[in-house]
Amino acid sequence: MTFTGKRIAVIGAARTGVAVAQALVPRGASVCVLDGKPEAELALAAAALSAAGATSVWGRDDGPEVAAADIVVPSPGVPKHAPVLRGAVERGQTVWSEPEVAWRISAAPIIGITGTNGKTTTTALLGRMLADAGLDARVGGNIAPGRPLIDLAADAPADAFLIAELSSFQLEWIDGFTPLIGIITNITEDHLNRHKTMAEYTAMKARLFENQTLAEHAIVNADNPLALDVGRSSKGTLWTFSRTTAVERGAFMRSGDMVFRDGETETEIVHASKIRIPGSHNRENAMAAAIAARIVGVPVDSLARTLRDFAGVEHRMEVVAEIDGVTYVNNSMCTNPAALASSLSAFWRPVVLIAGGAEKGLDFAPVPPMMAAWCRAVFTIGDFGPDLAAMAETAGVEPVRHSGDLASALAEAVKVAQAGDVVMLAPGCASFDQFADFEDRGNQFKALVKAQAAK
Ligand code: UMA
Repeated sequence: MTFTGKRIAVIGAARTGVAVAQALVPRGASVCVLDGKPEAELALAAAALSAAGATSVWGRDDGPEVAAADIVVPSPGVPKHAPVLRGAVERGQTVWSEPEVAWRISAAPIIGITGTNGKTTTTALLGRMLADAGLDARVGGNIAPGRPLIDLAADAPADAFLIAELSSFQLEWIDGFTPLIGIITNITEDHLNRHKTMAEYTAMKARLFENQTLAEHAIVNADNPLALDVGRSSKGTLWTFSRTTAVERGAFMRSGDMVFRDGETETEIVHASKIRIPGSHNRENAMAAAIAARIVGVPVDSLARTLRDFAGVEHRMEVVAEIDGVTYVNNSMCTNPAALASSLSAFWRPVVLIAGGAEKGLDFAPVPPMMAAWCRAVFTIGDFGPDLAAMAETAGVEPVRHSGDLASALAEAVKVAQAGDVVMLAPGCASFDQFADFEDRGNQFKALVKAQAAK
C-alpha cells in the first residue's frame, strides 16, 4: 500500500517513533510524533525527528494531531487502554503497530519470532544460520540493541529475509500482518501487569499466526501446551519441535541427536553436545531456528556448523570470565520466573545465584525447587530481593542473604563460590528499581566481574 499523502500520528518518540518517521516521511506521509515527556528529556529523538522531516509534540501524547490522523501508530510502551488509543478506537481511526506498517512497506518476507523466553536467542541464531548460508538476513525488531523492524523493512530488497523478534505489545495492534514464518518459542507467565490475564497474553502471542494460510509456516514448541494449542489453531503449515517426543513435521531430540523431519524424510543435524549455547532451553531455541532455516533452504551441514559456532547473545547466558575455576555468567536478560528456573540447570554445575529486582506480579512457584536442586548460595538484590531470599531459605539453600545491591551481592558470591561453580546473575525480575534497563544491569555486572578478575 502507499503512504503518500497520509497523515500519521505516532505515539511515543523513542526508538519506534523515530524509526516510523524515518521510514514514512520519505514515502510521502506527513508524520507527527507525540510524546508525554518534555523535549528536554528526549533531545536526541527531537533532533532525529526534525532531521527526518517529521513534526513533533512534547509534553502530551494526545490532541488534535491524533484526532486528525489517517493512521495512529502507538509505540509498544503505550498501553492498549491508554486514553489516546481508546479515543482513536472510539473515533473509528485506524490504529496500527509499527510491525504492521513495516509489513506493509516491506518487499522482503518477514520471519517473526515471539514467545516468553528464548526469542532473542532464537532470532539472533536464525539470523546467523541464514547469513552463514549466504542469504541476505537482516535481524531486528524488539531485540535490543537492534534496529526496529520498520527500519529493516524500509530498504530491504525482495530477496532478503527480515528476522524480527516481536513482543506481545507489538502484536496488539496488527491487522493484516502476515509473517512468512512465525515462531512461538514457548508461552509462560510474563507481562501480567500489562496484559492482566494469561488468556489475554496468550491471545496476543497467537496473533502472530492469525493471517497465515498454508503458504506460510507456524513453528511452535510441542513441549509447551499453550504454544502447541496456539499452533494447532493456526491456518498456516504447522511445524513443531520437542525435546522429548518424535514429531511428524519439525525437529526433535533422539539419543542426544537433533533430528529434522519434513513429514517424510529424517535428517540428523547435530549432536546436542556440539551445540555451543548451553542448556536444554537452548536446544529448544536451536530446534526452532533450525526448522525455519530449513524452510528457507539452508543446507543441513551449514546449519550444523552455525550451531557449533554460535556463542550466544549479550546478556543472555553470557560467560563473562573464569576466575580461579569459577565461571561468571551474565544472564541479565532473564526477567521472569520461568527464565530464572530454566537457567539454573543450564551448566549442570552448582550455581551461586544473584537474583531479584522489580517484580511484575508473576508466580515464582517453579523457582524454589530449582534453587534447592542447583544453588550453592543465593544473594538477592532490589525490591523483590527479600521475598526471593525467603523462598531460597524455605527451599533449604544455605547461605542465603539479601545483599541489597549488585556490588555487595557479587562480593558475597565471590567469597562462597568454589572451583567448578557458576556465579550467575539471573534476576528473574525487571531492572527498573535499580538500573536504567536490563542492559545497564548486565553491563554493571560485567564491569564488577572484570574488576574482580583484575584483583
Ligand atoms: N510514551 C508516551 N505515552 C505513553 C507511553 C509511552 O508518550 O502512554 C512515550 C514515552 O515517554 C517514551 C516512549 O513513548 O518516550 C517510549 O516508547 P517505548 O517504550 O515503546 O520505547 P521504544 O524505544 O520505542 O522501544 C520499543 C520497545 N519497548 C517496549 O516494548 C517497552 C523495545 O523493546 C524495542 O526494541 C523497540 O521498540 C524497537 O522495536 C524493549 C523491551 O524492553 C527492548 N521490550 C519488552 C521486552 O522485551 O520484555 C517488551
